[in-house]
Amino acid sequence: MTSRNADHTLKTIQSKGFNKPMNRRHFLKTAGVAAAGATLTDAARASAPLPKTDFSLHIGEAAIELAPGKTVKTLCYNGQVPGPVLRMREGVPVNIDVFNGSANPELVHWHGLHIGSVPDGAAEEGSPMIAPGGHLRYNFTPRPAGTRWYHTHTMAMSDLSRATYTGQYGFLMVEPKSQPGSYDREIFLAIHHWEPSLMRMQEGMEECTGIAYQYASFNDKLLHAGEPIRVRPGERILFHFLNASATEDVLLALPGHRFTVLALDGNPVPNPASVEVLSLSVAERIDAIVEMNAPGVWILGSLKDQEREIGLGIVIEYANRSGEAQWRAPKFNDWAYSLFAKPPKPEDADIDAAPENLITMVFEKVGPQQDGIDRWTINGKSYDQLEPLRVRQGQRYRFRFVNASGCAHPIHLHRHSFELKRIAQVPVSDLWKDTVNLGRYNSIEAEFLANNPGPSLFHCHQQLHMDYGFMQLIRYI
Ligand SMILES: [Cu+2]
Repeated sequence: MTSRNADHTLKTIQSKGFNKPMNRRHFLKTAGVAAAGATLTDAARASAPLPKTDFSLHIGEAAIELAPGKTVKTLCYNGQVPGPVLRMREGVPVNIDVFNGSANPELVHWHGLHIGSVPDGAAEEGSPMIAPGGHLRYNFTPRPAGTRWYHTHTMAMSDLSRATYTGQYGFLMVEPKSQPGSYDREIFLAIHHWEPSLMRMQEGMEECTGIAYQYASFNDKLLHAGEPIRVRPGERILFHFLNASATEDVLLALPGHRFTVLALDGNPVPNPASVEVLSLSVAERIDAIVEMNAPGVWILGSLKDQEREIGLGIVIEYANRSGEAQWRAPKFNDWAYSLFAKPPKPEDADIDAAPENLITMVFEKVGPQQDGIDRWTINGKSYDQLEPLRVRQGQRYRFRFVNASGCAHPIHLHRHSFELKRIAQVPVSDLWKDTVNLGRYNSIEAEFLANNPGPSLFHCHQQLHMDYGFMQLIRYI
């Protein structure tokens, strides 16, 4: 690869695609290009040509064969689903060249990394868009260590061929200085739902996701369509799970086996408890070890029969075992964040001493509009009407998330991690996350340290909720 400088990159990304009539979303994104462009140009003036690239991602359409006779056409990275696993070292800067071979402006968000707003990959934060046919070099220093991921951060609205409905996602591993626990093998499984269609909502409907799907998969294969995971008795397998669905929360189990959870969202947990059921709301990750000690042929899959039927599962086959893969539903769902947490620290009781640092957010649904799609509000307002939240560098803030709706929400904060302090009414400590599953009519408290200046987006990671109002910007004063 020849060296490129940032000026060249800018010309490339601004050369096409921004002279069409714009809707408001498009305008916001274009405004982001100009603002971020200035930053990159300043940086270019002060620096020599960029070093050679570490990774290249090519956005383009590919036909993915989920099963014989079941092929989906989707946008993805480097022609594969998921995209390549990007392995980086904590604290060692990387260059990632992204080429946009799609028909619309794109950008890549590096989910769970504490990096600058410009490379973060969210137009609302001022990250530049990449025009169709254009190229952009991302440069950042990856941290913290752990299982992160990358994905598109565009809006889809009612166009379900875009944004996170597509195959634009992949694992991003920031290698720690030391590995957690011992294992024989690691396996990456990313969950996705395919061929979406909008359901028309009616007043009073308790349906939460708003989207129906034809297929669901681990990686690029439906249950029974790919090779099984072949294991030996006694083998310890480290599974990296990622829920890369646009809208669906998932519960998983492997009959006869337990998962020892090492990390949530890539952050090591203080208490690696073992559970029968894993819960992954949209964008969450779980690293868990399974000791293979129940010989047979099993289905690792969704707890929902209907979801396994459309493909969400994979066969685990022990050596010298054959026959039809077995599914057995777990007796009950034993998943709870608090299992992996520490008890609260004494100083946690003092939060009311600093009420100005308490941020209460009430999330509500505003019933379906003319188009049959629900709208979402934070403290009574949707994204377009919401003023940014203001925070001061070096201060610690406590979110109080109150879910006044009958739907769970995967709540995500960009560029920072937060520590869970209270789940429903249960006080906890030492669980660090970037996305948390806020149950229906429930509440969660979480603290974060404002230590990464720059605009930071806060939103529900359910694409339909985010697109229809469930989003707010945080700005440093
Ligand atoms: Cu939501």
